[in-house]
Amino acid sequence: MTLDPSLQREHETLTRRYLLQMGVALGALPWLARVGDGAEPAKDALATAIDKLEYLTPDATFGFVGRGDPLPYTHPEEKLREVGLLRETWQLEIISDPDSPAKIETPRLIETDNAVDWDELMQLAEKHAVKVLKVMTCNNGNKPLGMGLWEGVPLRELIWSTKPSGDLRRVFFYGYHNDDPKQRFQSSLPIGRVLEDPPGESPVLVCYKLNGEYLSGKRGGPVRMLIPEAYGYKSVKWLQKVVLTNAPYANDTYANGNNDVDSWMKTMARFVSHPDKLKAGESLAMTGVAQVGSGGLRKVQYWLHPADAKWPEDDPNFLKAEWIDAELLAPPTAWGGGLPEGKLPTGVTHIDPATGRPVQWPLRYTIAHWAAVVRDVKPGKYALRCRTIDANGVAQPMPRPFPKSGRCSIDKVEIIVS
Ligand SMILES: Nc1nc2c(c(=O)[nH]1)N[C@H]1C(S)=C(S)[C@@H](COP(=O)(O)O)O[C@H]1N2
Ligand SMILES: [Mo]
Repeated sequence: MTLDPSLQREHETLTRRYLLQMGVALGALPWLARVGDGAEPAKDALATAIDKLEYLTPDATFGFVGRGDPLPYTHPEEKLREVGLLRETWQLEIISDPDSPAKIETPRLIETDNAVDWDELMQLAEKHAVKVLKVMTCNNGNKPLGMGLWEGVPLRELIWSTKPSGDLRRVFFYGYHNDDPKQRFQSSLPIGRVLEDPPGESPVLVCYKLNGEYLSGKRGGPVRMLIPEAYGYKSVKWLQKVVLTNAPYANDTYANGNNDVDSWMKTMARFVSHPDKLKAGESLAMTGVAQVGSGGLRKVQYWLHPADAKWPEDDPNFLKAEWIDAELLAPPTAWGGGLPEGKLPTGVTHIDPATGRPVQWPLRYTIAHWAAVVRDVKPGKYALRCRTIDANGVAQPMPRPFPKSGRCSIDKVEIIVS
């Protein structure tokens, strides 16, 4: 698996430290070899690597998923201004659903000149801004798109401004899509999730910053939704309309693609780096990334076995295999992502204000890096797999194995030792 470039760089830095400690030959992985290439001794390489450590994905290298022809953020500036996709012209309408009305006293409408605008959002931000670490992953993608520090205002602050009094069961949100209904992208949540956060969960956000900078157009700016525990399709970009409804069902665009739109992020492991070929006697060094879903993460494991070995059909998830624990790597000390000096700002959720360190590790809805080394592998053709064990002790791909609720199959690669 190849990660987005900055995730890859950060991953290499973290894992290199572990592998150097383990005494793995610098040629064992291509990027280890890169570090050892020059006259640089391993120790200095380690120090350099730690200096370069980067956990967050810069906006420029984030993976993109979005529809639109043209893509909304590619409009010329004049058009962006006209359609409200610049901070100074952005407006958000909050209305009651005409088809299934919610009781609200004060709809927020452009027509009546009381839509939410940037200044109001920034005023709310002074009091209510929330900063949250969250990995963006497409429900249909095999690997994360990027790891972000997102900032926004809880959506409920804006909903309360309409003075709702009942018949309100769900919230629909819509992005700008060239005024073409066929291009529209929408998603939804139950009102309860928007109004209240289960302990340990972050609020549903109206988001305007990534990694300390205002959202770029590509990332959904000026304002997008950000649902911390959800796959990417809930986090509607180019947000312009919120509809409060008494309808009891999801109306998500992603439902049309046979996706399960009530599925929270899953825990899973992916390989990032491993050799395809090895000489007998060399160490097999592997690294990877784990996505920490709603079930948390206890550990990552790998399983190396002869490629042609038959496996009993009644054990499709390899529960009886000899899985071995990999090393889960420590949280970063420099966070990368373009943050000044790699430092997190104050007030990030789940970061201890006294130490600047995460209150626990790994954090749910983020990523963690892992690595492992196998010594002295005998010649042969091997299959190598990795999996997560979640905080409930459940092994990947369980407890929610179906692909349309988020990809989580067990990753597998092949390695030849000669
Ligand atoms: N308006 C709009 N928002 C959208 C989409 C879209 O097509 N249009 N795609 C969604 C999907 S499916 C994903 S996975 C995420 C990806 O976010 P990113 O491009 O910032 O990584 O955006 C979501 N928000
Ligand atoms: Mo997606």
